[in-house]
Amino acid sequence: MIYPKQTTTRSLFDLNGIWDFSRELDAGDYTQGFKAEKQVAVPSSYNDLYTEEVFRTWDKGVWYTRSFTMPRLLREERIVLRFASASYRAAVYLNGVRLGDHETGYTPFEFDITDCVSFDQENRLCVRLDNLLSAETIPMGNLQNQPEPGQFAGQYPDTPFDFFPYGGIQRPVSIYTTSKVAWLESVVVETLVNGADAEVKLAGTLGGTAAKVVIECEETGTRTEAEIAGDRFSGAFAVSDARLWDVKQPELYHARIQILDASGALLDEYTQRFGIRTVEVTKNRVLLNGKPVYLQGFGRHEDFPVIGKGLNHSVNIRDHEILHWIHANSYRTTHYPYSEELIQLADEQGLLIIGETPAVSINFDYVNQNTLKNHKQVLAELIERDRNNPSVIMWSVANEATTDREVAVSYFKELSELARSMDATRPITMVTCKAEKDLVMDFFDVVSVNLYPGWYHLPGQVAEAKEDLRDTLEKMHNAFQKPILITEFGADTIAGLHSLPAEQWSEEYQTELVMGLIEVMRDLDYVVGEHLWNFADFRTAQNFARVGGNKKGVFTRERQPKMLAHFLKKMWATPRYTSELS
Ligand code: E9O
Repeated sequence: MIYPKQTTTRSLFDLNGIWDFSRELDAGDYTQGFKAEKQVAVPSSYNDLYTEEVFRTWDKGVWYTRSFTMPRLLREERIVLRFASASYRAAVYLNGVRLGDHETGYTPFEFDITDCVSFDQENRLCVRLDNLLSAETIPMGNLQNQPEPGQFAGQYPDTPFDFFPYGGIQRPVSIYTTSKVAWLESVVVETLVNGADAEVKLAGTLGGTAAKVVIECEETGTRTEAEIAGDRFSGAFAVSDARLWDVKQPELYHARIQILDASGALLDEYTQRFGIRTVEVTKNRVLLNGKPVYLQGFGRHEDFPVIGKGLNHSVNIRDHEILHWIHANSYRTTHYPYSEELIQLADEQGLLIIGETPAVSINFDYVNQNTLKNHKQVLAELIERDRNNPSVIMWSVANEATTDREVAVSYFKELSELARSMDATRPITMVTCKAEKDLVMDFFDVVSVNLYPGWYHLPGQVAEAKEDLRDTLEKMHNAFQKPILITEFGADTIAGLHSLPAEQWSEEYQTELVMGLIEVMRDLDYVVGEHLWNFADFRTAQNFARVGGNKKGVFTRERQPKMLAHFLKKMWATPRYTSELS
């Protein structure tokens, strides 16, 4: 699947805006249309749009519907309906015909509707969603387990993670057209750097029957004809004196792919953007273009008042502005793939991204074969979606699974093998909360770890927390002998709460603890980065441990800085390694 774009051969229009909405309240047929309970915005989560509590935590069936009319001038075209995401489980009906389903809420899916869309009358689109998590879904939910004291006991909705499980059509819905004769289905760009030059390889799949595929690099003007074998094509070209994509130096290239018929007529044209850069991992460094880079940044959420996890370009722009302001160079898309548009923004602005699957808090007391099947599917969908984005430098296969259990070993072996078979150009990681007791780190290149000394243990004890952190990291390094990235640490902090001496929940405590822990991290040569938890405060399910949400943000949910932000900005202004200064 490729990102939908209007080109010289493709039209694109979106179906975003106001749709009709209803909870599934009875066993009636909703597939041809229904009486609206509410209006709903697309894209948006539905949970925070209404006043009645029942909509907020509703995770059972909901229905979305709208109509649209197709312009007749597109009658001879192939028509595709695309959802950039729908949470969690979607079934899509057009004019009463079931087009298909999709499961897991953060990756795109599409349907060829050429044969069932009407050019003579209005088309009715109905989408059924539900957000019912189980032991087999990614992420898991409704486990009805007995969590450890303090760990989300009895919260509603019942999830083993704390962020609010927003539902709805949270990213754009669009229709695009292509020629019926031949079209580009997918493309993978791989770049190989040889000294000052680079080799760019394109491979992909075609639909229909093409006679010729021509690839043109817009920057160099190189034109090459690709080889076609069945529905696959491949081609390569060289770029001399390649301008490398780098942090804050986002050099981008464009490959124009043209699909022609036997007479040379243009059937499809699509431009794929890419960057030329390398990522490698050594014993104690992450190297970008051969130079060490220290990752400074955050774990984050797609989370904002009213819209929940809905795509909002203004929020995306603002978030990146703040990241630049504070001199962050990277973030992890905790705990699911973020919108395609945000990753594209990172490509354009030179931010580094660790792309994470939605597999947060996999609990091996509950895992079965279907959990693994779904986990593999969503990992594959993430890699397929983001592999041409130069900002993505690493894949994170999961966050905080119970990987101190033997049963986790074969599970993560399979996942790591899948990631490597799909993409040999990026390192992979898994985020553990089991420290040196983790059993699956052999399969990963970088050890990522979430550690909360001074918060979940040793509360209020900064000096002891620093010692504890050093001790844990040394043990981990001895056990794994790989670079370690601290992917989460921090303290819940109520903006405006002050205390001297510093006490938990105050701005002083967050600052003292975080700056103290960073001092320890920077003292250890094998630590390759510090990602704070979290960029901003975010909505959680209700729980006694959460005061109106998770408050570990360095910024408030409205994106205003807490005291710590100013200290980080000062420290992050100077890169850690001198090689990053150039
Ligand atoms: C995952 C993240 O989504 N890590 C959690 C974060 C948090 O603030 C959450 O928001 O709670 C921390 C996990 C801490 C593991 C150790 C907990 C020990 C509890 C007794």
